Amino acid sequence: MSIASFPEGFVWGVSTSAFQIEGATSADGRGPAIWDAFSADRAEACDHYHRYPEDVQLMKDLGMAAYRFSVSWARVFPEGAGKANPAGLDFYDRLLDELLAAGITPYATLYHWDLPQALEDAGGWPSRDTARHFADYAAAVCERLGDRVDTWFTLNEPWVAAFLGYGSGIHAPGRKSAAEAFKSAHHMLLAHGLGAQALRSAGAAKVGAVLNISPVMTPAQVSDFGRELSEEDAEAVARIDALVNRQFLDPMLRGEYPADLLPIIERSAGLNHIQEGDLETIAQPIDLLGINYYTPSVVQAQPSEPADPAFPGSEGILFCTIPTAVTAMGWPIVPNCLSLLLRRISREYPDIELMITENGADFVDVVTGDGIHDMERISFIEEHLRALRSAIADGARVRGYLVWTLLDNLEWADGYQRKFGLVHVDFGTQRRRMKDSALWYRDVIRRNGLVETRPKRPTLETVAAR
Ligand code: GBH
Repeated sequence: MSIASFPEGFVWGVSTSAFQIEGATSADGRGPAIWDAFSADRAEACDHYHRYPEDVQLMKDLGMAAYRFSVSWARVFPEGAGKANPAGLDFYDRLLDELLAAGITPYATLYHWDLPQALEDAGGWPSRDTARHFADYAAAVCERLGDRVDTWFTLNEPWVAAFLGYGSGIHAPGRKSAAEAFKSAHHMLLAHGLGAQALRSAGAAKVGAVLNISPVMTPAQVSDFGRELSEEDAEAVARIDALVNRQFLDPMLRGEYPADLLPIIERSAGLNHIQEGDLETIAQPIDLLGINYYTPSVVQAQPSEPADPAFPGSEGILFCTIPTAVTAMGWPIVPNCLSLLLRRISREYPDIELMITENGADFVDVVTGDGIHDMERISFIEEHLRALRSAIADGARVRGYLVWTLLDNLEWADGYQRKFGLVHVDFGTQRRRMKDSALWYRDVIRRNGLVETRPKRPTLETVAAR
């Protein structure tokens, strides 16, 4: 059997987030968070808060080397700031001990969208104070847990938190204002910078951030990326790329906002919220950039199109559907875009080490008495791993790959209907059952690679040896 292997020491694992799995939203002094009330479904989720030993055992059985989880800010600071709640930190203390005993390396994310309600009531992310409170929170967590966590990610996908939370309002806290979305994005960037400084002072070994990077292209480029674009389409692609990708990459990694984005920010929000010195703070050197990749953004110029509220400044741009296979969410499956984006990041931001911190898909799984059959998820992950491998072969510095996600969970605005897990969860009984994809992924990890499907064409030597 021939194996398409990954580099030695390549890190395999899974990612989760606190609000989506923990439940226990009022246990041990946790304060309310913006998603508690916003989520229509009950927030018991996977009751991971009580069942973490079983979940760690599952990961151990699957051979995971790494586990990325997020810390719930409202467990640590029930009021968002002020007095810490030691009982909240105790949970992560127990979780880390369990992980280390199982030989699994923890990667901690400090903010995966669950802002303490008290901070939202005080102004939320449009308020600059939230960034300062984040730094205090980061320091408190690292002081307590830093002896067992090596790699700290400040924020997960600030684009989603800012533009779906404060722009389109489909995420908590559900505000709908372009100005607030841009201000939130800037304050999240500032929180990242201040948080990175606080983590360093508290002794963090490695610091990073996680961005959702989406390659932007026209429908015709999906099958032929090299294709020439009209001036109008090229401008449409660049504008969406500035909003989704470069708005975060450039401040963090180059200490500047993209020149083509500043006028867009200014029109919606003015520029007063961007203060002297902010960009130096935001551009703290970091050790690792986490990339979450799901699907490309496919757009074209269309003069009559109004702006999409999640993309303020996108007037004249149409978001297109394309005739590819899609996940149950309707997201186009385009594995090549993963290599494309990794080549691009490696070219344009050559100094940073990368990790795929999320990649995965929701499908309608076939649940039977003898197992949970999810061929489509296996194909999805396998194709993306092939794309990843080819980018690594071309020199992309990708250190690891984490599947989104371990468990079927609370998928934000979509509730419990969306299934992204390698492990099926029965939300009536909380019973966990491994899907076929979990067992398949275990074998990938064991082999540190994929089984070559295409038989190798015989070479002169092998023909002569017959
Ligand atoms: C991640 O977000 C989250 O980090 C994770 O918590 C979540 O459970 C997981 O993905 C699955 O959703 O919205 O139709 O325009 C990913 C968010 C997904 C936002 C793709 C942009 C583009 C398609 N991104 N989405 S669409």
